[in-house]
Amino acid sequence: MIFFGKSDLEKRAEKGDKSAILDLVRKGKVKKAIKILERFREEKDLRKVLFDLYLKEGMYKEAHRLIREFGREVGTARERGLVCEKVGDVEGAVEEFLKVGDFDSLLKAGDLLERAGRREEALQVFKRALNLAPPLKRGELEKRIERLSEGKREGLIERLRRGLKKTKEAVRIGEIFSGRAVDESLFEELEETLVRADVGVKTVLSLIEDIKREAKRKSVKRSEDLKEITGRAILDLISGCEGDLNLEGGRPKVFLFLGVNGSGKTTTIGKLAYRFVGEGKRVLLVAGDTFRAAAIEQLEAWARRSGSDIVKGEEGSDPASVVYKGLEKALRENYDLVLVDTAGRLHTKEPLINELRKIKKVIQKLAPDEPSEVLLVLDATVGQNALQQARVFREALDVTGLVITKLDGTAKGGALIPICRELRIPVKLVGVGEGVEDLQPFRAEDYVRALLE
Ligand SMILES: Nc1nc2c(ncn2[C@@H]2O[C@H](COP(=O)(O)OP(=O)(O)OP(=O)(O)O)[C@@H](O)[C@H]2O)c(=O)[nH]1
Ligand SMILES: [Mg+2]
Repeated sequence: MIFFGKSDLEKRAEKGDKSAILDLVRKGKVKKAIKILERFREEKDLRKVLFDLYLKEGMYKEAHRLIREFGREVGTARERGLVCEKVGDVEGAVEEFLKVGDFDSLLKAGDLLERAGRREEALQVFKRALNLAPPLKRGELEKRIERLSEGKREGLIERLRRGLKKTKEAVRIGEIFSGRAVDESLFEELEETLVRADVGVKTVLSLIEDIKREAKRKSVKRSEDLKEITGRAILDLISGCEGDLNLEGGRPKVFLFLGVNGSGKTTTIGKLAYRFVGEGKRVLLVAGDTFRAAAIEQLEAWARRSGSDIVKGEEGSDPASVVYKGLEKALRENYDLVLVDTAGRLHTKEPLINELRKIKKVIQKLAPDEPSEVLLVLDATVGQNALQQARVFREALDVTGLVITKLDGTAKGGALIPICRELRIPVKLVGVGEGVEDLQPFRAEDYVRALLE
């Protein structure tokens, strides 16, 4: 009689006996082995056998699925990077190669980014690679960086204009100035348009008054000339609000970020880190928002993306102690910049403000001259609410600068004007999109030009 039952080897393999499974593989029963191993993939040891097998067999899709399921608990970063690359998961591949961080891996990450059309990020990675480049490869990489940089310099105005495009679509301030007489109806329309652009009634009224006076003085007849007068009047209001980040003096510089939920703190920190790392600075991010695990993860993703380091604590842990840990590390390891993220919930005003004060105190304990900047992040799309928020925060802490985000948002880039006029706090950065490059210094002239386009 022929015995068709399972061999002893298979039976042992079925029970998850590693050496039996390996024997199966050796005997060419790969499919069988994989089937068994999939059942045992929760076990680290067997998962490794499975992952290696997938790699050996070129079954990258399956390997990728394991990575998606178990993250860094499968394979090495280099292996994970290769798998992600094979299946076209650019994001994953770049992330893993950046983790490996040696010259070849950075080069690979840069390649992938460039091919994906993410030139600015590619450039950043290539610059990091250059620091590690062996002498013979330096020249070639330098040329590549140069080539990539050439196409890159989109002017600030273009960028802001692109950012404000949606604003323009919603509220076309510029359009009302074409080919018509300067009369009361034009002033009325201008007034209404400015209000709709979130400039704020009080500010609009005083602006219109200025514009009328100036138009009369110059006996302006053409609406095109009124546009210039309007631009100048707005510029007069806001040019005093330009300000640059304080980077003078000792190291590390500490920037503390404040703002309500969703205003754009974490994103701004990410963009800024990216810029500073690109300038060759060593940047440490501190996850002072311990309110939600997702907040910590979001900052971690930005750390990876920007090539900066991060100090974090457990979800729910004391933010001030995380900040303390971060500052210690920054001092010990000579970082140039420390960017501190904080939680944004404000419905319980008192505790949040106290927490922020405590964080500031902790910073000052370790670095008496810091923070160099206390930056309040405001979402331009919430209009007059941003003003309210600003007052609350300013009451509690010395805010040294504003970051106005989402000037590209659905509404109305005009919100910056009353904020600037009423608060008299310098605007140090503006956000014009969600991408890493969509952050720029505030230049009043560029802003007005883009607004009135
Ligand atoms: N369009 C646009 N979106 C932005 C800009 N800045 C931030 N965002 C988006 O706004 C959302 C909230 O940004 P976060 O950085 O998470 O805000 P946060 O202040 O850290 O929020 P909490 O952590 O909840 O306090 C995200 O979806 C960002 O991508 C900007 O300048 N333009
Ligand atoms: Mg955040």
